[in-house]
Amino acid sequence: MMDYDKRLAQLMAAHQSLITRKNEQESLGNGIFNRYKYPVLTAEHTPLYWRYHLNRDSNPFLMERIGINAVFNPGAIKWNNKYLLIARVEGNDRKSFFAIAESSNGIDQFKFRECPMIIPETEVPDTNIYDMRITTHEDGWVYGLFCTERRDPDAAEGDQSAALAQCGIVRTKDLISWERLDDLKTNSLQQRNVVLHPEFVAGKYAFYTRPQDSFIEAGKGGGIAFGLSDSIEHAVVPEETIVDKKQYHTVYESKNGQGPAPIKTSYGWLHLAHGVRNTAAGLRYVLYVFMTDLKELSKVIHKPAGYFLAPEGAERIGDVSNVVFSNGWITDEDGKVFIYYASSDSRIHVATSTIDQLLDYVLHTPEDEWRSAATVQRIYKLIDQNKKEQSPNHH
Ligand code: M1P
Repeated sequence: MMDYDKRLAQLMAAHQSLITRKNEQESLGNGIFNRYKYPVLTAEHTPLYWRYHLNRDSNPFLMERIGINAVFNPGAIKWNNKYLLIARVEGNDRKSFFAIAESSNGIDQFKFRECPMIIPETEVPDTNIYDMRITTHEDGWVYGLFCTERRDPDAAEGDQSAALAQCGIVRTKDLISWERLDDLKTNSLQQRNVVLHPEFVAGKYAFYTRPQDSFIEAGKGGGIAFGLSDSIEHAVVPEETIVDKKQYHTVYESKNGQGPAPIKTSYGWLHLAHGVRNTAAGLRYVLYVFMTDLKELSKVIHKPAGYFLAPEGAERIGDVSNVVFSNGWITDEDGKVFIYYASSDSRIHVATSTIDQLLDYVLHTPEDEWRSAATVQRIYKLIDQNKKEQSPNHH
């Protein structure tokens, strides 16, 4: 017979040490952002009492009764001076749900609230919900837009993988109770990565969408789009205008999707997005950055070539390997930016930057010119500049 008390003490000590561990900024970095040594949230961060029945009589082996497989793709918001992650928690049963974890510094010691979030269902229950984007809207509400997935009602009987993805919407004023609104209606068969813009546009609610004609493949559709709705309670976007399309021989050639809600700066709206390309080893997801015009929201005005952040080292391995994905960032009043990203659909990391650094990056990184020769010319130009500017006569 195993020692129940000893095992419980060991489990509790391991959990406590994990959730109180200090994080360490990695050295040097690329001048654009800094990574951190440890993931900020993992499946092991979930409370023991979500997973174990802590009762010697009914659970003498102290075995895990409800397994948690992964914690990833969080929405993020600063609330009452705390950094909150609304994480996608996925059980061993492959069902995702949302749970809030809080930290006082944004880089470590995230602790889950006592219970996962309760998201009311619509008339047609969601099979799976995931990837919440949080928007503090000027109408006074905090909105959470997420993907709601249900089995495709037109799928053949033997096909148990055909799904329909659409955008679910909840709102709150206290980050405790959430009101479910109607799912967003668009003309697209599939919608994932839908994000609410924080301001009214022409008196309407504005959405970033991603029209797609199949569950995984962008197909004829794809691209980050923009559209307006008269109502948020019964949101309908009748027309989607492509803002940033998928493009041949780039890191977003297969598909792309808006990350968190964009950040307003004096130069334009700063966007973080993910781009996907197909490789012999499967899909590779990276993050990229672009800026849209303050007045004409569907016009991209700056877009650095290539990726901003790609999976590195241990980040490359997980349930869905070679993936980084972000749907949450937080800006502090002093301009510090916390970029929360998940790796390989398994765990959550943070990278820190500042608005000044991100602006410098988006405004001054060369844009893609779509050909190898142009890339080489760009490097020659930089070498020449460096030679001239480092010559003894240059001050
Ligand atoms: O598995 C990688 C990601 O795949 C989907 O993103 P997209 O719709 O752009 O392909 C999402 O399911 C996302 O949750 C997941 O991280």
